Amino acid sequence: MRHFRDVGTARADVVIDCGVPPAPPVALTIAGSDPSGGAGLQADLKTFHRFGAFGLAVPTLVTVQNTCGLRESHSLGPKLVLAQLECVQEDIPAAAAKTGAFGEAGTVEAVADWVKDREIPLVVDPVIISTHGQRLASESAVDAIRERLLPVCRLVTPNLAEAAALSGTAVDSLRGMGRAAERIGRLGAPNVLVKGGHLDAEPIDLLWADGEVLTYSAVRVDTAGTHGTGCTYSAAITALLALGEALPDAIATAKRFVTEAIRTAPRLGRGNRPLNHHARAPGSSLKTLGASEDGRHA
Ligand code: PXL
Repeated sequence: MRHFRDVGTARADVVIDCGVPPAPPVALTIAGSDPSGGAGLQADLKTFHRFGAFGLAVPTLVTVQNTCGLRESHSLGPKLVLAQLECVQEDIPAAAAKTGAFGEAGTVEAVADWVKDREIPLVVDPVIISTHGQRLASESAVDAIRERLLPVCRLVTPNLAEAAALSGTAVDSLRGMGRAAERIGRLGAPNVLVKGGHLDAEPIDLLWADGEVLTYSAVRVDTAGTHGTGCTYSAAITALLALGEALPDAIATAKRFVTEAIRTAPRLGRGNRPLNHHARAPGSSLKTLGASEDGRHA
């Protein structure tokens, strides 16, 4: 019999009593998988974790992609998505949830039906086109988002192209964003955040909150790393809702976090790089663990 050398520090006669462990706020993402880690449910989980929420993740579709391109996308279908949702929720209820890429209309409808009778605030990131230009929602899935999901969500977060698709109007200015937001709001979403990251001018976001309009401005960061920005932004809002923040404040903090995550994006991959999910939202009480002051790893 060989001798093993124990290099641990535990004493066999000591049993640690954990007492009653704290229950963290729980956030759920229902989204596509991006194996390169920058977007989709992977970005969502990292962001939930960064804000101190425990993350649950139900995949809707699986992509084959890296920072240079998306090669394949395979939908899991409504039955499998619903089975996962029911299974996880009966055990660990979420305080807030978000959706990302859906792929097909049936999955949108299943999620809309599932969320309809629940109290969970739902943030809808209406993903239509991937970073690399491929469709992640069929035409009928976009119709289903408009008709079935908007009426049951707390917030929808379209970029300019998504706002145009949902509202049926061209959106290329702050005024156009306001018009589109109002139209999307009249379709049933109580809060509409149109993101101006693709505007030619400064990247202002516009929140239409049941008729009230707020804007969120930020500086533009000159970078090649923007993959997963929408996922990260909506995930940060969802985590903050799970933590009990009011929506307008949650958006402001999430916007600062995303700007900082873009500014400190890591040098990873040869294409459109991911954000820094270790970033610290300026002005928030979040501490950066294992990273230097600006959120970069030493
Ligand atoms: O950023 C939108 C998005 C969402 N979900 C998945 C993606 C992307 C962008 O490429 O791949 C899975």
